[in-house]
Amino acid sequence: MSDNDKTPEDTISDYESRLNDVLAEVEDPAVTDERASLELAGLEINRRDLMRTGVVAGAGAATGFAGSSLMTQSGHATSDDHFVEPGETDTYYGFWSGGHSGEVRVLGMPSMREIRRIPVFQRDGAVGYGHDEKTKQVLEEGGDMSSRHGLEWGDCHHPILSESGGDYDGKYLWINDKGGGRMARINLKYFETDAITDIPNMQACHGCSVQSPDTKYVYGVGEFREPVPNDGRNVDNPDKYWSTFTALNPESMDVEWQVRVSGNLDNADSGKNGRWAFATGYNKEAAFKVEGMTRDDRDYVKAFDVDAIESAIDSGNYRKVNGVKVLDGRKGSRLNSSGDPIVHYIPTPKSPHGCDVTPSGKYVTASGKLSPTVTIIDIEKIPKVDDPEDAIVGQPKVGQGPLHTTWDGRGHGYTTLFIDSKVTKWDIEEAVNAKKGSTKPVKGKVTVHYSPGHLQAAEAETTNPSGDWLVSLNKLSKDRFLPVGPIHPDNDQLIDISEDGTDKQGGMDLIADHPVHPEPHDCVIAHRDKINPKTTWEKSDYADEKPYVTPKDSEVNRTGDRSVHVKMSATRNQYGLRDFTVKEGDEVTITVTNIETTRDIIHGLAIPKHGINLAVAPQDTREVTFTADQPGVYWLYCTYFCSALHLEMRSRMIVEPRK
Ligand code: K7E
Ligand code: CUA
Repeated sequence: MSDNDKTPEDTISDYESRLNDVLAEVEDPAVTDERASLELAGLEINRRDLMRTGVVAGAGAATGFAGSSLMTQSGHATSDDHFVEPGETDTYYGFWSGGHSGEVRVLGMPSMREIRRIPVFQRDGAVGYGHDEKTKQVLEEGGDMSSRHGLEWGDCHHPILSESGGDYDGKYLWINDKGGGRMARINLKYFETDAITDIPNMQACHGCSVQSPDTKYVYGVGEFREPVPNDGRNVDNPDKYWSTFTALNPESMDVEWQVRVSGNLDNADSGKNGRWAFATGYNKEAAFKVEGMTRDDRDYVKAFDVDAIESAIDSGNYRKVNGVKVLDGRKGSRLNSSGDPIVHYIPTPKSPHGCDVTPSGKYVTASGKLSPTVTIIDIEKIPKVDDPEDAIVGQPKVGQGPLHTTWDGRGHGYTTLFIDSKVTKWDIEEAVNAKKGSTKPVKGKVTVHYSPGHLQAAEAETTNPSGDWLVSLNKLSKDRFLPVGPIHPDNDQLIDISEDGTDKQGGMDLIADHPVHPEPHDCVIAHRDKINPKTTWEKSDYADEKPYVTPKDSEVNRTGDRSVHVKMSATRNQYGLRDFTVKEGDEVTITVTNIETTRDIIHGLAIPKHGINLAVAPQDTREVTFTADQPGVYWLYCTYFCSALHLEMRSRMIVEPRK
């Protein structure tokens, strides 16, 4: 029975047993008596990989650069290639989603050094996010999970960069929250989250993309179907369950419109000319019980015709649901039965997952997940063909468990194989010309460790990918690192793709392992020239909202019977007020400005007994309001080690008993 003839159930049970095999191979990562040299340690792991894949052992040259990777499998590129000398900086910014940690991480590439973490959906004491009034408000307006559900987290999967002219413009980065059905924006001027939108009519905002080439919209797709209204009445009626495709305004972060679809939505990408957006999905059956979701042999890639959607909105063919204009884009709906359907449903095998448009904008691909193929759809054909399936122009067989695909700009796709634990490289045009199911377009495979989800190549979302570095984001690290208890890190592996070799790996070389805190899904990699953050704040950015407090302006103002405004500057190594007095029960607002002009001199302001922990960067002002409910003396102190007299940087708040 060929892979293509298997029922979804066969495919799943086959995959489960193969995954069990992979897991069963785990060796306890104990230190052996024979203390292997670095080179030998490299060889050992290398041999194990080769045995697993059934390749005759024959290791390449060992390199053994301490502190980075072990060695490469084919022996030409070395770990030195990603080593960035002390004092040097990286070529690329990598923005990593932090999964259910609710944050975004910034890495330098190719060194893979983590440079910053940007909290998004959760408070973070390190940078005072969610502690000052402004960032508290960002969390609250985004439907703060702590107030709604007693939870404080998000599930970040897909970081996407704003584009101008089809290229990253360094303005914003968006990140989804699969957990809460939200979309957040990070302002790349300051690398800080500045907006979160809680999207109506959606549970689990999963795939996202920006509308290329000029970021007219930011798209978020609803993965879990939910009854609308979700009031507990229609739990067994599949017609009441919705999944929506959402377009947000990139500046206001308001929802512009939604399209309701049949089945559900999974991952998303946009065409390159502004007309199309795409999403995969895995529940064409529209089942609301999990076991029904893989019954059918095919699902759909949904192609959203943005021009047709905008004219349907303009003609008023929408319904307002929970404040949002919603179009009915279900199969066979009125808007889909005209000459210009708003959504085209293109049948693809078995629960496709990754959805990726080629750099040229000619094709959109769906990675098969339960099918060993990648389906290639010719975008221009979509509105022209009578049978939607005729838009499918290629279906190379790439290996087991294809999840996501990325590009090198030289005409190759690279697809992760979750089950095979490999990255496979294939030729796009050869795949279009070959018979469906052909393995000929595959140029090589490299083993990764283990079970990769996404992969991303440098600049791969632009029309001109760099084609030098690729990262495979592997879900399991198993035995690759020192054991740290039962929760293992993920393993992001750096792969050199700059050469098109004719070896088994198609020229790909595994360069480095990089352990990561749970649990990134995807990343986006931009050249350093395109990201230009400020290294201090600009006063003009908050001139209308907050004061700028100098040492001279530092003072306490009583603003009401029960309210006080404390204004103070912060500079090495003192606050503008050494002490101040308020009354028991006062609502106290503290406004603090860091008047330093030098980069990297941050001051903190913590009042632990009042749950306060601000971080104020040079030229920035932050504000916090709290109630001084207990008489006493409370020390304010600086949390950033800012100077030789940092420890002395304190102020005393005296709360007098109210008589
Ligand atoms: Cu494949 Cu959420 Cu992009 Cu994870 S998704 S891997
Ligand atoms: Cu200011 Cu430490």
